Amino acid sequence: MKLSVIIPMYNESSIIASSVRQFDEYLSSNFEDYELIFSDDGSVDGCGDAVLSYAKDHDRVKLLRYEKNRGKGCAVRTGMLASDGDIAIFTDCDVAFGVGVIGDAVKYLEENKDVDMVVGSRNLTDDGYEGYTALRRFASKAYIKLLGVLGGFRLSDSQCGIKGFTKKAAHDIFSRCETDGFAFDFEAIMTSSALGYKIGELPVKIINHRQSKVHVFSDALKMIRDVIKIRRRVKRKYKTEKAAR
Ligand SMILES: Nc1nc2c(ncn2[C@@H]2O[C@H](COP(=O)(O)OP(=O)(O)OP(=O)(O)O)[C@@H](O)[C@H]2O)c(=O)[nH]1
Ligand SMILES: [Mg+2]
Repeated sequence: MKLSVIIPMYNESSIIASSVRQFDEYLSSNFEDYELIFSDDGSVDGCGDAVLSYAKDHDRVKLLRYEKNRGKGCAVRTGMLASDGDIAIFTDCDVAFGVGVIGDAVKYLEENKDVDMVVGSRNLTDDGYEGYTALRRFASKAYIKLLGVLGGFRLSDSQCGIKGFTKKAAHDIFSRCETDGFAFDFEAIMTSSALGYKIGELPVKIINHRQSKVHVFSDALKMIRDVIKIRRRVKRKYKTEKAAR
């Protein structure tokens, strides 16, 4: 089994050296065959070069980069489509959920052969949101509820920053996705369900906290606009695909 781990990255120079080492050391001591792909979303602070310098003597570490900042969705999609692991997992550069969840997600997919996509959830245990400010916790939970209603799915946390896929699901789903911004999780879930893939949930907890770069109100509004567009597009696409089958 080969594992691909994809890390979307935007201006992370303050933490990148420690993040690369944490991910790579965890992967090399737990997996025989893996690739660790950093997908540089147009960073301008030199974090890509830090990855390259580590990759010089660690050949499982790779860097993908493009010039213009397009958003987390674009970075994840680019990494997923370039990956060739039997299982592909993306997670955040700040190691927010720790490194052990990578192994948990792999184990989940290996033990549940009917599941093709596993999503982390902060809503399956009481301490999933530990350390969040009241506003961020409320906004996150309200947004997740709203997305569930709009998307018609029953996941307890569609927005969590760790998700894993079998190879086929990763390529089937992300080759159909177009959303560059933070609403890409919603599009991946809608597309996965439309293609008939079963989605599993894995309890996760935020271990590393840092100052949020997300603007609760302006980003939420942008995401809702994206979500409505995605809903229309996925439904239309799926209908034509079904008709063509
Ligand atoms: N903010 C931001 N992050 C990006 C972008 N492109 C890729 N990323 C990466 O996406 C991951 C998540 O970013 P965060 O800023 O922590 O956003 P979040 O985890 O959704 O929200 P928080 O609750 O504030 O942590 C990190 O690995 C970022 O480096 C981008 O355009 N903006
Ligand atoms: Mg974060």
